[in-house]
Amino acid sequence: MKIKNVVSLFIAAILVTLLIISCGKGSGTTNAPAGPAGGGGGVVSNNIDITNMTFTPANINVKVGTPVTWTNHDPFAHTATANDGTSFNLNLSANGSGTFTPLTAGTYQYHCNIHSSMTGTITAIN
Ligand SMILES: [Cu+2]
Repeated sequence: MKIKNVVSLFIAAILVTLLIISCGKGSGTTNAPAGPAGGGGGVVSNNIDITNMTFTPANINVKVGTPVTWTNHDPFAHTATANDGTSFNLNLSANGSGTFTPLTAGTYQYHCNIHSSMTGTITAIN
């Protein structure tokens, strides 16, 4: 009888320990996504200038729902084309402009279809 009690106490102790460990793991994974969302290293802006075949700033952070406007100061055409092929594809004529509004949080990498060296990133944050 006494041994049985000790064994069941031991099993109960193991179960409690496992419960504590699994709780710890749970909160760890919940915290993980918060890190990358805050980062990104972009400038908080919703205006991108194109001068001398360069997107400036190349990396920006915006709030979801905020329109992003590209203004082309070069005397020739560019595009702002999302690498995912669907989010946006703006034709920016000489001294023209275009706008894209991110409605979903995430990272939008883009490039110019005419000049492959021109690239940029928009990070949309909730
Ligand atoms: Cu271009």
